[in-house]
Amino acid sequence: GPEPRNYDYFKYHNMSEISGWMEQLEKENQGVVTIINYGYTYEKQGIKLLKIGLASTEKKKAIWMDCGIHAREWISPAFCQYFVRQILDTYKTDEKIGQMLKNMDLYVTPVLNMDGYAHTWFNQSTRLWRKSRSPGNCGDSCMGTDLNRNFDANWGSVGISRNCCSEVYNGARVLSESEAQAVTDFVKARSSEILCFLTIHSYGQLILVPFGHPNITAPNYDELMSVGLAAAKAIKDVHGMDYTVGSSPNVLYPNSGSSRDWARLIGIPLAFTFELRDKGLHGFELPEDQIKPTCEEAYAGVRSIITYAHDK
Ligand code: ING
Ligand code: ZN
Repeated sequence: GPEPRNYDYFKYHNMSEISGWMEQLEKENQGVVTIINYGYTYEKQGIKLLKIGLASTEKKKAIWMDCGIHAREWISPAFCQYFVRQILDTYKTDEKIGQMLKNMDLYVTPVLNMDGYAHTWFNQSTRLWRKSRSPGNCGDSCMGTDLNRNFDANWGSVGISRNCCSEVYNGARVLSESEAQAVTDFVKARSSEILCFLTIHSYGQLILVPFGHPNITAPNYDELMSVGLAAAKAIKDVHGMDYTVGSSPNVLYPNSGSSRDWARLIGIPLAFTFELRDKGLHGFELPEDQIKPTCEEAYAGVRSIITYAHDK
């Protein structure tokens, strides 16, 4: 098959296993999968994405998807891996996926917050780490910035903390984190090609639309809502799970500095945050026996959105 043999997509994998999986995937899918190193983490790890697409003489459009911006949300990297496998397993038989790979490149980052993710694998006491691993501005007492509060989107205005010990510390300054800077540089350089920006989190079973900031409304809010609701329906059709669609202020609470808001602000028309299973029973520690159903339903949701972006 196109994917590494014996790789278990229904277990959680540590950073080195995921890196090895990416390399093998590239080797076994030459001409379709390319690894791009687009920046470095605080701990000097290369931040890598998989570019997936078929050669074309036309100028291609693109889809962005990142997983693992928050370290403890392990189902998110598991989903990015499953998504890539599904695409590679089906593009020759699923005509729509084949057509999409001819017209669009998929840029998939399986783990954006690599330092944080590695830290959650260190031991039980660090399993629930969320932020990056850089020192904030208060010395060694508290480490890390919330990468999803560090982007250039009404930075520092709402739903953040200036206390570097907080889980939602927004950083010493806008884009203080090299991981947020890397996404910014890569996406900005391709902003006219990128039709859709997807960022995958857990938990809560939500599809969030721009904006997290309560005082601004996306010019295409109605479109974002209808595309989100169609994705929620596609999700429900798989295992009957309910996903709520809305903006963060409407669904939960406002925030600022998120990558999704930033993507919509720079002109990417479709931008969504997925919050995968569950609704809090297991929370960030979603049991491995839920990886498969969670990925199956989320795949249906993402497929619905990228199909809309492609066909539009
Ligand atoms: N949730 C996201 C966060 O950055 C979010 C997105 C923002 C949800 C505001 C609701 C309200 O906090 C998680 N789980 O990280
Ligand atoms: Zn998150």
